[in-house]
Amino acid sequence: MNDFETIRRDTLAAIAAASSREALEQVRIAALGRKGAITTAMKGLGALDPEARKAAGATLNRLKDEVAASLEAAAARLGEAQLAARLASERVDVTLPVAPEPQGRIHPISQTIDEVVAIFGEMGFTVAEGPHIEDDFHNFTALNIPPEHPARQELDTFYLPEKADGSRLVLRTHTSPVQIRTMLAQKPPIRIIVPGRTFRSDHDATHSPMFHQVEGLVIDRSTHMGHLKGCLVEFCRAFFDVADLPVRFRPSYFPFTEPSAEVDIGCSRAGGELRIGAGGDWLEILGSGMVHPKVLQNCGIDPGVYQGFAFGMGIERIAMLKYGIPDLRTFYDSDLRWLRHYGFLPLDMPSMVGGLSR
Ligand code: 2U9
Repeated sequence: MNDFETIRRDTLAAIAAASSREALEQVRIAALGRKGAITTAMKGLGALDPEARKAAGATLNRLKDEVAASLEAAAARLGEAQLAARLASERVDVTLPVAPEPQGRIHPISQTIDEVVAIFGEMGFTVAEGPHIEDDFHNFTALNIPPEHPARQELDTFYLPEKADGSRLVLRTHTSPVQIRTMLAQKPPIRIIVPGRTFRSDHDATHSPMFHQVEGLVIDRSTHMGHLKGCLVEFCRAFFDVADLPVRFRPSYFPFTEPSAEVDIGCSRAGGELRIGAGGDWLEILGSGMVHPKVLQNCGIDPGVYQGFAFGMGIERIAMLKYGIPDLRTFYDSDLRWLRHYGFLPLDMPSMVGGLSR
């Protein structure tokens, strides 16, 4: 009997002391396992006389039940404690502010597009997009670019292999086909800007075979050259963040606009360093013009009722000027050190109220 009491006391003490489910399992094996203390005591019952065996058997059964119940209670307690410990150690405070300095950077081309979109967005423009692979009609013909125009030549344009009918698709040489598609699909008033990739067979220090443009188009009943000028002066001053930036419109020629004007902004080149702002010198940054009546006609818009203006600029060029990036080719190098230097923090989204860039 004394032996049973010792087993009972030791086993219950070990259960109380077990600090994990694993430790508890060891206690169970030591008591109730194949060679455990209670199991061994049960096996020993056969050697007793019937009277003693009955009494000892009843005691052992009670002990076994008591130990089993105690093990079960301890397992439940440890399970809860372990879960609570895990929840505490894996706790995440979702209300904490995000890490102040993320590793990634926004590429200057993306940043510049976002800035241009923010400025024109504020003026009521929406963004339109279209395919990189175009047909001759949308890229050239509809834009009043005649068949013999140098822009169409193999030298400037990436053509896809000829189809069975002799026609060839092209990698769009400007984003203008998107304006054509927009005019064919919706009625004026139209006020869109079109950022995107363009392709020209040209590769040197200042030209890349793939580059980015933003073009814009406004069509309404009485849109005139004054609107063009006001809109683009406003854009230049907002983009370069110079309130009194001089802006000059110089006559030019494009097949798709008439009249056409190139837009220069004031700068100085004193000491070989380019500075944007009033300074006696000029820098070309945009092309623009009133949409040619033939282009409107090609898109089913009556030039007797509607007129409008369009403009275009190279993203890499305005990004280089604004952010002092000296070499066009570095835009496409995927050099992380360059990106860390010239890139932008992802949470500094350009906006007209929050500022364009920091
Ligand atoms: C339609 C009608 C007119 C878009 C225009 C320019 C002038 C222009 C160049 C700037 C530098 C291209 O990236 S660049 O080489 N663009 O000078 N683009 S007017 O005129 C349009 C477009 C679409 C339907």
